[in-house]
Amino acid sequence: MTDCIAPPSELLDQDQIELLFELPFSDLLFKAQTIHRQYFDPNRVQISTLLSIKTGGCPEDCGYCPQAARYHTGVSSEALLPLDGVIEAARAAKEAGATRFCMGAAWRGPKRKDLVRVREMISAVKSLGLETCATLGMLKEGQAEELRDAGLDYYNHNLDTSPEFYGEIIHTREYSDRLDTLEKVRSAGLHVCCGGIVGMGESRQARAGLIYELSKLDPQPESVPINLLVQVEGTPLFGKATLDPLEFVRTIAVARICMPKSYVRLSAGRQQMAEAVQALCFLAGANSVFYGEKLLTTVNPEIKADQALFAKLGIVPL
Ligand code: SAM
Ligand code: DTB
Ligand code: SF4
Repeated sequence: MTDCIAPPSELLDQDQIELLFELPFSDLLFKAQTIHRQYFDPNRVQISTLLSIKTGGCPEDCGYCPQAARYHTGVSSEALLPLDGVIEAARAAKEAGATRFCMGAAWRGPKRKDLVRVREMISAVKSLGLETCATLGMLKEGQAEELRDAGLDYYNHNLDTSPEFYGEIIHTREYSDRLDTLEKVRSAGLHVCCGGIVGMGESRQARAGLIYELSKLDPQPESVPINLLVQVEGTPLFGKATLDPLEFVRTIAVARICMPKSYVRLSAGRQQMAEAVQALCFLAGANSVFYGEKLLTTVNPEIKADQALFAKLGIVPL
């Protein structure tokens, strides 16, 4: 495991983060790129592949999510995948060049019997020589340690948005529940993957608020996924005005500046994003992506398309 990431000595407050968003675009990108180059090779990008190990039927009410049972999105509830299917997918991901394999489950949190099977999956994926990541919802006492002992490297649990906007999107769990799970993950010694979603109709202030909350986590998350809302028909957020792509690039740049040593992942939403916008995101300091045709239930760019984009930009996978 790598060293923990202490917050930078000059941690910015919410007002200062809002001011970053106000900078002229070129000034903001220059600042982000300058910081990015202090800690990372600007032409190298980490790639992770996702697999939904348990799809749909989720009891939670996250307004963006196609997997919530209460919304009619066409995603049906499936059982936990069998171990051999997971191993096969992980092997294919490794073959395609991914270095991390992330297993997602549409749960409020894992039950005891679920965890036994997920632990087997983690150990099997780890033994293929991949880094392992899981996103299973809220964790109870001791579960983070169980996952760690099975070979888990990263746990993904997002704050999603600012504390002020959060209540507009999710009602079945509190912001403090999320912080509590993050604390359990951190104290078990796991790497933290924690980010959020933009394009949900939030204000710029809410985007700054999300980044402020993420940057205050001590240590800062090793990995920060910034998702652009993938609008799915049937979810409450379907039909929201889409976010200006340049505002998305600004969000990436501000995340990079506030969390200089974290991997900032250009996450969901790339399928809907022009290549030039993705290129600007890399320039703004994004240095990780999800790789493979599918995210959890929605479409991601084809591997061939990503390879072609990386070649055009001179990007080399880590
Ligand atoms: N059920 C677990 C949980 O919520 O913690 C893990 C899986 S959940 C799908 C992981 C993350 O995916 C969410 O926190 C959210 O940030 C992101 N996500 C879900 N649906 C999305 C969408 N339609 N567009 C963008 N990101 C989305
Ligand atoms: C994260 O922040 N984004 C990923 C991963 N962590 C689990 C999930 C994106 C899901 C997009 C909608 C879907 O495919 O269902
Ligand atoms: Fe369930 Fe996770 Fe989707 Fe929320 S984001 S509805 S917890 S699968």
